Amino acid sequence: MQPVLSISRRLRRTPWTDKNTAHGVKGYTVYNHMLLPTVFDSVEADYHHLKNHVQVWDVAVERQVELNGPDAARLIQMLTPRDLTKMKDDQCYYIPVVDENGGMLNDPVAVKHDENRWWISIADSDLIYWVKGLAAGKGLNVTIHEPDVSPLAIQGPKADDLVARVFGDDVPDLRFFRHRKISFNGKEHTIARSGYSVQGGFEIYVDGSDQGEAIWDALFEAGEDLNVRAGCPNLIERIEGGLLSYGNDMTIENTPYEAGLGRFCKGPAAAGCIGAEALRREQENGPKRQIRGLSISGDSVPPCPDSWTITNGTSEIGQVTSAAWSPDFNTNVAIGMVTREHWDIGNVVTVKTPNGDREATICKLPFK
Ligand code: THG
Repeated sequence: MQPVLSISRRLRRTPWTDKNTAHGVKGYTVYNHMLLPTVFDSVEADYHHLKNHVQVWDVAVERQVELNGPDAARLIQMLTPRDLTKMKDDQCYYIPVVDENGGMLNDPVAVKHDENRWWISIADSDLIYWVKGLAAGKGLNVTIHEPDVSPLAIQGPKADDLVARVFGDDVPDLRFFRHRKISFNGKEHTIARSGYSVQGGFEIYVDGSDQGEAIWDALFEAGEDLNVRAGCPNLIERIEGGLLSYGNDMTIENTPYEAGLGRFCKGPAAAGCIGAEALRREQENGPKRQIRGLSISGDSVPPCPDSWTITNGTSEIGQVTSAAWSPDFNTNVAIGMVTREHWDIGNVVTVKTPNGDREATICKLPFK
């Protein structure tokens, strides 16, 4: 028998755990101490459906760290090298969060409500303790808590149609990484054009767990002829799209430059970031290794639950951290970290998979 994940109260449920069950969820992972669906039909069938129709995803695991108070803007700028000074009250920014050594602590989406109120929509690490520690240590005038807010993503080419039907014809006017309010059953929620796929779509930050099921039901009722289905972040699609997974593709051992997020480390405000000095040095020297795409030859690789060594034939030059067969690219697509001497696009390397050594070619992310 395959091992199963034993579910208990300590693995927090989401507002849609029962809905996932009803829609035939076949696999879960644990993310922020919470259940995150990984597969409904099969990863490949989910992938084709996501690229052609529209899916509703329980991504409540994207927990919010809420900052409130006059020092909120100063605190969030301490967390990240990305310059937040020009950010508008309706914007979302993808931000690397680093420690004093420039090590990645998380790669959340920052949601700005106003100067004094922010959400940090976190990836899988307990960021709230670092944020609280910084605020307490620096004596900042700000409160920090995790609100009862749960993101529900609507992803795929028909996402615009679906949100227009349920929340209003003007919702598709939202631009990428902008947010606004929508009203449902007399309650307000935040909606953004964002999400962990490159197919496009929205994320509703559902305010109040008790509101979740009614919104889910409305989306499925309105989307029947759009072939709406329950879905989840798709391994194949997110590797193709070059969307990184914290804890898999980068960890606290990596700087944002290594993670390929150097474009978010600019600007004068970087001086306010705890890791500014470490990152300045890293930029000066240049990273020793960096995220790359890899196209791994041969037939479908097995799942990659840990990492696979990359060699130049003799010595180790990196690791593959995510990999899957891509039907659309007709090759195995992968994400890995490769040392400077070997990271050039087009370079041919060897990946040590459980099924034996495979030839692989270094390529750009996203896959094109
Ligand atoms: N949405 C929200 N919260 C999240 C995620 C999300 N928290 C956890 C996790 N995902 C954080 N990681 C990412 C990774 C990539 C992106 C968003 C969150 C992303 N990247 C785009 C890209 O790389 O093309 C856009 C980046 C940009 O240019 O701003 O969307 O998905 N709420």
